[in-house]
Amino acid sequence: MIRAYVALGSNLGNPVQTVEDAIEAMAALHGSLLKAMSSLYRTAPVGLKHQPDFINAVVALDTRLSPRDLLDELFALEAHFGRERSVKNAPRTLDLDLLLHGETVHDDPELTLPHPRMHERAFVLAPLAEIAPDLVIPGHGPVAGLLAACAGQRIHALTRS
Ligand code: PH2
Ligand code: MG
Ligand code: MG
Repeated sequence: MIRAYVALGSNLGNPVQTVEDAIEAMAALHGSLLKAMSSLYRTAPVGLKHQPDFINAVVALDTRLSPRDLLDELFALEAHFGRERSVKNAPRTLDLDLLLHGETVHDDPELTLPHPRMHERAFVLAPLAEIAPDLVIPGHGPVAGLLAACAGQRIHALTRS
């Protein structure tokens, strides 16, 4: 089994419910075990500013799926949750980004690992650091130091109900 990390994001519909349901769906992915889930975070949009705040979270999976097969499963889940692809960074019901697949470093038009922008986004690094505080991101370094460099990005953890 390989340890993989997946980021969840939603800012359309009922984002809290969607992210919670998507985590449950990931726990049922074949060839994979859900090992940890972060808190949910309310986060200011990065990139396109004039859109609703996001709900973000990160999960850890142990998986037998290859990066490509896991990515295909994530795309299928996005579609199941009603994702429509229009312009880049548009509001979305559910975005699932494969952040890391073991130590794999990979770059092709369909899949880049580690995820190419994860190291500069507090909405990824804060939930990731919560479940994997000692993680080192290949090519970028320890998650804690990267998160410290993102001070100023508005995010806060939701308290569990
Ligand atoms: N996803 C993006 C672009 N900007 N901003 C926040 N806060 N959260 C996201 O998940 C997010 C974003 C592209 O996928
Ligand atoms: Mg994304
Ligand atoms: Mg995506």
